[in-house]
Amino acid sequence: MDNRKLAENFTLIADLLEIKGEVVFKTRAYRRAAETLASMSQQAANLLQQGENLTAIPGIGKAIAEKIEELVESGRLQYLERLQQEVPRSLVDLLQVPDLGPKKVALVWKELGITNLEELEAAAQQGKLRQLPGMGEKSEAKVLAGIASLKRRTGRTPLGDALPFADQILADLRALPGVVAAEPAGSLRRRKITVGDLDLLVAAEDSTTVMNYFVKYPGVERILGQGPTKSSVEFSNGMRAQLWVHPPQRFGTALQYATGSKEHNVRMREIALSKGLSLSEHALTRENGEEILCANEEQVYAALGLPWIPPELREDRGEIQAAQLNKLPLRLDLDQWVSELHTHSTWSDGKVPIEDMVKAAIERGYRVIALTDHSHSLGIVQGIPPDALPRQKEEIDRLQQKYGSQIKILQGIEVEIKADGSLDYPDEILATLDLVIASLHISLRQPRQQVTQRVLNAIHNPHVDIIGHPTGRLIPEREGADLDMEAILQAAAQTGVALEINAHPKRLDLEDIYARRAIELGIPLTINTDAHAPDQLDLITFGISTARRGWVEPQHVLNTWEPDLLLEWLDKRGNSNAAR
Ligand code: DGT
Ligand code: CA
Ligand code: ZN
Repeated sequence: MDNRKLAENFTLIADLLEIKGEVVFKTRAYRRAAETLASMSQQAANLLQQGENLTAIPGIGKAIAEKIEELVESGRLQYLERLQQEVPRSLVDLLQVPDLGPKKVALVWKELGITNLEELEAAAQQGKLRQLPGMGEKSEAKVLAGIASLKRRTGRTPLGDALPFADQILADLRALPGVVAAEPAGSLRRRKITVGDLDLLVAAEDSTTVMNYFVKYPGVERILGQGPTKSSVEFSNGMRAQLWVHPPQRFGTALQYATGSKEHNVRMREIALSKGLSLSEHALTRENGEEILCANEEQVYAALGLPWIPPELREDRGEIQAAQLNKLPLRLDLDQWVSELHTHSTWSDGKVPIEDMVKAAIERGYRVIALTDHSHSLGIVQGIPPDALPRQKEEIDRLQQKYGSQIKILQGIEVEIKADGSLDYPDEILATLDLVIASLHISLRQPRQQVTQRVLNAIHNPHVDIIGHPTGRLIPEREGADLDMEAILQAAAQTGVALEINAHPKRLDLEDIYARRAIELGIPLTINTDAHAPDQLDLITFGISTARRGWVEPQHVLNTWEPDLLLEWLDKRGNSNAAR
């Protein structure tokens, strides 16, 4: 059992004792033990194994040491089990409701027999709480509001919301005196599509200023914990964040640990052990106890004989083995970007005319942009009717003359894959366009076989160059279609159609695991923002990080190809005017 699990047990004991009404000094000892365990550089279990006496550790007395031993040896704790027979464990959940402390939890439990959140909510709705001593209509309403906010926050936060939020906090932390570095960690740094909580890391000699600033940061609703190395807060939008402060000379070790994933870290510790080293939350140490200070992550990996592994790969999906063989994927990066192939203008539901999109692409150094407005039938937006395409073509030709030396402008279409599996435009029309993206937006809830067949039809249409955002999901509100992804990937491999990783943070579709499968099968990928306004072109970085998570390399991605190569590829797909 690791320190974190041990600490959880002691926190649970403290919570249960408080609800039971136990004297304060007793609960305090358990909380102190939990904090000590959580911030120890060595595993208590290892210390025990080495025959160390845990009571030598400040914050761990005899009674606690015995309990740690019992937990490590048996995985159980009789004391806690007896306590849970007296005080139902589910009462601890009630402590999560803002403004509901242990005294009030004890009150609703003893007076009304409430043991969990559902019962509490029902009692509040029935007006039973207001009758209790010391409570009234107001506190009852507060409880209901608290439960509602709790429900909202149990969900994970989409990366697209979490990242800008965290970046602002980090920028403010960097501006504090004494702060040497401030970086994201956890799933945020690994760029998972949703994050549970924000993990932030600061390098500074003295943590006092930083912690005091953090817990009073605008929007903080509750302080969940404040200590010299770690503080946690909850924001009024329901997001939670924890901040670690470490001295600069250990920042690399701390950042590596806090970035995770847990599974990656387990592998790292195994390698450390095999080299006679021990790797913990704060420190990398030799057998003789001597510490190897790592100010940056490269040093941590180097100490284990590994090259630095990009955070997006740290999921224990073979990255450590690849690193050992020096076969990590080549890193995809924004500075390799040449083209944006999925954009909208006022010809459909975009916010600006084509020229503004073109200028925005030039500003970003792109040399190709494809305008891919929606086709006609898409009910929710005003698509381009086929008879308007020649007029759009005239406008593009005019702009091409104006900006010719700087960028190639492609006339594309995002053609709807209709519910019956046909494409919205006939082949003769698709053949006149430079680039065709086929996408699902409607009837996503069709049975697996039916909706898969629609995409397969599009893949087999020789005019289709790209399948846009394959599943059609929107994070968090809409689940994607129930596609037979392997069938789709096989068909794409066979026909050579490109699959899109849509970079919009609501989509990130294809997702990482399928992107990885796609490149295994030799399918070309394309990463596009689906921008409906100029500034949305900057969302491309979300697509890049998703692709990195899928082990995608630059040569797999159409957008990194030189314009000539891209135009040639489009031309070979049979329908392009682009090379002319
Ligand atoms: P999340 O917040 O659910 O999206 O996922 P993470 O990966 O951010 O995980 P979180 O917030 O529980 O912990 C942050 C980092 O701390 C995690 O990525 C690695 C490290 N960590 C947490 N728990 C453990 C653990 O039990 N063992 C090890 N080795 N590392 C851990
Ligand atoms: Ca986290
Ligand atoms: Zn689109």
